[in-house]
Amino acid sequence: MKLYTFTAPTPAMALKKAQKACGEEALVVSTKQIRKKSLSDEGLYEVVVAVKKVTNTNNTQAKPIPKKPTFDDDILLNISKTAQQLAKLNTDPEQVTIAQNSLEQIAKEGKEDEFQALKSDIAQLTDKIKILQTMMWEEKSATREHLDIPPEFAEIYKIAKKSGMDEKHIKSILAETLNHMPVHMRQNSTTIKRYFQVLLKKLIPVRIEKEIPKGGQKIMMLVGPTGVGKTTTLAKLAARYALLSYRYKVGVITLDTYRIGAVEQLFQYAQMMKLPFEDVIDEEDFKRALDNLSYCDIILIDTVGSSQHDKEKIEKLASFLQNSHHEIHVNLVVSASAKYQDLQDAYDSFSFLNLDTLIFTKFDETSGFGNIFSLIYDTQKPVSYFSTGQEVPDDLKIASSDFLISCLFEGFNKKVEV
Ligand SMILES: Nc1nc2c(ncn2[C@@H]2O[C@H](COP(=O)(O)OP(=O)(O)OP(=O)(O)O)[C@@H](O)[C@H]2O)c(=O)[nH]1
Ligand SMILES: [Mg+2]
Repeated sequence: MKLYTFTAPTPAMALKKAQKACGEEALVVSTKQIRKKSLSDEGLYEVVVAVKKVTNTNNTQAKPIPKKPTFDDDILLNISKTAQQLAKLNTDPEQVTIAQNSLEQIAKEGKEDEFQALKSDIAQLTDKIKILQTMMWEEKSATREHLDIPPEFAEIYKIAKKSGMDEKHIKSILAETLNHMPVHMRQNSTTIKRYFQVLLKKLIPVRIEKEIPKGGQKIMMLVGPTGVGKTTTLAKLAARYALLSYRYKVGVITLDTYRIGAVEQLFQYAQMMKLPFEDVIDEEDFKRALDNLSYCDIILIDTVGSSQHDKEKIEKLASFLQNSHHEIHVNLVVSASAKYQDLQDAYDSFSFLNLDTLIFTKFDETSGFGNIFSLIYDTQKPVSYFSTGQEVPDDLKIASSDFLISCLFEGFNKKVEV
């Protein structure tokens, strides 16, 4: 940096002289009056300017300096300096143009590898910034400290927590992920997310729907809390087995004879689909109904909804099952919109019926699916069907871990086929 002094009768004239000699880049260091104007003499003003790398100059003949500072290519190989250049994006458009030009120049000069390495470094930096922003989100509470989550996992932790997944499950799965995830995959949040999704999918047991062999028979009973959608799901299953995906002979039994409305509801569905229908009051009736439908490939049994505290009703169901002398697959139907604790309570109450699978309803009425994940993960019971709305027979999906995890990460979308 060198200083040059210019004098003229007015400050404006002195400045003009300085600019002419040193260029637009010259910085004005000081301006002062060195001689007052009088009747006989003009006034005299002095302007001192500072310029970079100017050689061979004197007061009035400073050589103009180049308008743009030159850029050393080596600088671009240093990621921190590059980051500094990019950081000027908002404040110094001229510098950014130079940085971009230099990047392009590297590419043009055939330094393709360096160029790509640099681009990837910048992408990593951007990702780290994203991760840090996530970390600064309200989650710096005691919970996170307690879990000791590395910054790269913050986004995944946030998604899992928001989904309603149980805290202890999040903790153990994250610990597993940390233990087994290849180091190179940890470097950005996209690969971490993908890895985590694949891991969660593998943790969900699914009961594959098998064809019923010729001459065989399958009997399915739906049990669960009140109003979760047992009867509606049973009607959807009946349509699936009898009309849509298979041409099975389907029979329907209801044990829900306490309420006239309940019998009527299922009877209507059975009639529409022209399916044989039996309503049952006691255990003898039940055996008779099963015998009457012995020619069916599949028998679907609807039951009365029981609150988890209604032990008497659940025990009665157990007695029906024990004394039927048939192999009956019991499926627990629960609502996806219930809290994890309620799902657990329902499971605990019905589990002594020796449950075969879990069916989740009301996917369309919730935004978090971590509660479902946690119930499946905790109980290790396979999941068989998802009900995704009120429409019979359309709103039924065969359970798949892909669909559940896509709901957990992206929210429910009826149209997603997985
Ligand atoms: N939004 C939505 N509503 C559903 C779904 N499945 C069932 N329903 C509705 O939930 C309500 C109760 O459904 P039911 O099939 O009668 O439920 P249930 O478990 O048989 O009820 P109880 O026999 O009284 O214990 C009805 O209004 C259904 O239309 C679903 O997947 N999504
Ligand atoms: Mg019902």
